[in-house]
Amino acid sequence: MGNLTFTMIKPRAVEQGFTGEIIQQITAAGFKIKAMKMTLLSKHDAERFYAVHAERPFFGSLVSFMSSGPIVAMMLEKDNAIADFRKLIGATDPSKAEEGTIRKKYAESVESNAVHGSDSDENAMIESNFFFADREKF
Ligand code: IDP
Ligand code: MG
Repeated sequence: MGNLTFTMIKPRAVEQGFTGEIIQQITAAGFKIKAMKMTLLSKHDAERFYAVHAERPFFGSLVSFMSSGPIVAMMLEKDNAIADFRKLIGATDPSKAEEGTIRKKYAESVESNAVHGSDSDENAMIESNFFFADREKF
């Protein structure tokens, strides 16, 4: 397993002022921030980022939501980063997320679920490269 993952703090969590607390939990869990920026996705950007979900019924709503306000993107480093980060954030549906997980604490719904986490080493690289130039990765 690789030691890099990619996350976004999603628009509602940023809007609600949870950015600082979420970053604090991520670093307290042993993740090192390799790259970070606050930015706004266009609809086209969100469609590209979530292209694997294009056929899912929630795709249009997800794209609208993800482009509705600024997000905070981060590239993170830790041993076993993909699996450990997905454990830290909890299940996609916050009603099924374990106590203490980031989604349990900060998500509003299955769509507005506070944070993204990469699902594979390959996607972590694709997603990091979507947001960050080499000179923005440390
Ligand atoms: P993940 O973020 O836990 O990897 P995915 O299945 O990859 O979950 O879905 C990507 C994103 O699409 C989710 O984080 C969530 O924002 C949204 N999503 C997933 N399933 C649903 C759904 O059933 N309704 C609405 N939005 C959904
Ligand atoms: Mg996913």
